[in-house]
Amino acid sequence: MSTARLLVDDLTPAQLDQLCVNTIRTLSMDAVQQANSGHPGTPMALAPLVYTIWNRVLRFDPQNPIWSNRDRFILSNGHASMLLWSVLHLTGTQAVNADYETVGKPSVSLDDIRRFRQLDSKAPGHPEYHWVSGVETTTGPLGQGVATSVGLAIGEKWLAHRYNRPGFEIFNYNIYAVCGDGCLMEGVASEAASLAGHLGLDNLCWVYDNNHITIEGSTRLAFTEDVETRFLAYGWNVLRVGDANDLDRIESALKIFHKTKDRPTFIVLDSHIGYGSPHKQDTAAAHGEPLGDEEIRLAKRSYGWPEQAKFLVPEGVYEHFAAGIGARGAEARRKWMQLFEAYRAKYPDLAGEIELLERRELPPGWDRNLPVFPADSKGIAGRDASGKVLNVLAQNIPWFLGGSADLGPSNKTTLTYSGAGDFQSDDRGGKNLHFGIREHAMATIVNGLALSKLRPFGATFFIFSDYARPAIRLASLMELPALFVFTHDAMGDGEDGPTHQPVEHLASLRLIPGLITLRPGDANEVVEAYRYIMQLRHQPALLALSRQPLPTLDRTKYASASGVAQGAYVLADAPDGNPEVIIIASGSEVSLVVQVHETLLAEGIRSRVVSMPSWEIFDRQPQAYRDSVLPSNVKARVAVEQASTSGWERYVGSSGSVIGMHTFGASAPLKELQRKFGFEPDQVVLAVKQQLDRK
Ligand SMILES: Cc1ncc(C[n+]2csc(CCOP(=O)(O)OP(=O)(O)O)c2C)c(N)n1
Ligand SMILES: [Mg+2]
Repeated sequence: MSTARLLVDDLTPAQLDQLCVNTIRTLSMDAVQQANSGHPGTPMALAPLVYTIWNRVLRFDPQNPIWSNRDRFILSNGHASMLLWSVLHLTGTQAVNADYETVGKPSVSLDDIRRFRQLDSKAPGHPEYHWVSGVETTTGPLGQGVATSVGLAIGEKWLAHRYNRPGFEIFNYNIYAVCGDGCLMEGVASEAASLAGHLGLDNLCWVYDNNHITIEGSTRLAFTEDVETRFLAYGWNVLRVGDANDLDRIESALKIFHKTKDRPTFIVLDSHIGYGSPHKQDTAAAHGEPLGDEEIRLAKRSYGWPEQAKFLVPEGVYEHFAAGIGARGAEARRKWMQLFEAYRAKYPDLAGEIELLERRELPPGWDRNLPVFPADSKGIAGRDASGKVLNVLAQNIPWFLGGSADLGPSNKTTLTYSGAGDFQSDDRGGKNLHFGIREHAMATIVNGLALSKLRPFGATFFIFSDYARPAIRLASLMELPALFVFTHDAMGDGEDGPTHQPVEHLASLRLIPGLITLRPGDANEVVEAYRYIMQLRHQPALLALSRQPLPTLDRTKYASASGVAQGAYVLADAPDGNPEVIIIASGSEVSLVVQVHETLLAEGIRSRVVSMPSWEIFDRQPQAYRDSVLPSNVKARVAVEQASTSGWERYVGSSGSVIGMHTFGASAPLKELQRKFGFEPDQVVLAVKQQLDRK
């Protein structure tokens, strides 16, 4: 059958379905061939799945891809991105701008697909949130998409619990994630699946492309476990569809998902990578390289497709999508808008909240009652100050929530005020999330919550940020306002020793573009750090907080902590504002250098102390401000930070000196570590004098 030559009116519904499926397949093959790069085999295999989900099931209005109650579709095997570009194109999904407005342009045009993987094309190599409308989360690093889907599912449950009212189901959307062998081999997916099972997230459905192929060949090489039994053990409902080309059976499985209560659904879909390619089907060769012109011709022949046609969208295909997802999505959104209008009339405050959070804005009074800490030489630990702030913010901002990877009592991140609650299967309104000891999944879930437009935080020891790093990087790439609260930020872990003492973490996290790192120097800086972070709408931030008490500086004597909003500020200055040496510090070293400053003043040395909690914030200040804090004529400079020294030369110059960590730490009481590693007043004074050549 040469379907493209048939008149649309002559096609049976099944033939029309097939025409659409084959359009996805051939667009994918042609795009990869044209780019001479990409992954054709999985789109060829999964076109029927993606077609069925999108055209028969998904509640998504292509006219408005950010409608808040839309179903979410995640392509966790992001290398198969042509699946997504094909359906976004064929459904006529509209582009949305940064102000959340549709702009009258398709999200992905046929021209974008022709320019797959080329600069500025809206069909890049992997799905990129923020770059292409209709992409719900960035995928490509295997495992991230499915793990993030758990955050989206938690987000939906939380939103539904808070905002739905009898007769007003404002939130009742589902989350579909498609993944392959790679995703399921990755630990993060297991962590997330375990938690999803525990939480009974019945709004979540993963479809596993069980094709037995990865890059190196058969999964027999490295992946022979019983995946189905594993998911049963996690508490998921496990279904199997034995033929990836059977649209009706796929649809039936999805219907079972809709009916399944109290547990997530896992559908094993047996498929053939490179389906239809006579020489490459079921081989790793179909995974990651163009099929070649001749093989494409043969595959097209097997689909009954015009062999020479390229980027062909036969007559009737756009219309069939318009009649399917287009009509269904538009109707669902229209009804929802009506419902929401009635809801707004009845529950104006709740409707107002939804509108605020959708725009990532904060409610009025979000920062009322933030603590102000009086001067205190004994002081308070960064983590304790943080705990107080978190408890205020969580009461002021209904949709601010989070938790720790089993370190709540140590991170001081537990929300303890009355009514805060624990998010569990029997309490969807709880604001304390218990991630268990799953740092990586925690960070992906935090991302998923931020994608749900909630304001989430996740916490652990700073050292274990390594376990979460891939997701932190994605938060930054996606421009999500996710917050990571890391405590035990330096040697303060003392006796726990080098396995628990971060050294290179600050430096390495500072390298992630767009990520804001903040290491506040005292309790009031902690408050100001939160004040800054909460106002971010499109950037993730992390806090590195001390375990041990830090003196609370006397802000009548020293500058206000509001300087945190500039990233670095002059905390204490030479009497005439004309310093001969500048000492820069962050976190626990700020009070140390303030002490040094007082000693130097008494000796007649004109020092300036700069507290620098955040390089990134400082770097974005106007040049004039930066020059006023670090005047270029003052070359004598010392930076003190209990972390790798890497990068500090940027602020101290090539002749400046940096007191930091050059080795791992050690297991000992903090005082001894401070002596051993040079974080004592005398050693800083010595460095200053060396800078001034006054030993
Ligand atoms: C974390 C991570 N590691 C490695 C890769 C490189 N990679 C891309 S696809 C792939 C194989 C994936 O196999 P599978 O998920 O079974 O996909 P299929 O070939 O069946 O589509 C690998 C190793 C990656 N994208 N992410
Ligand atoms: Mg595979």
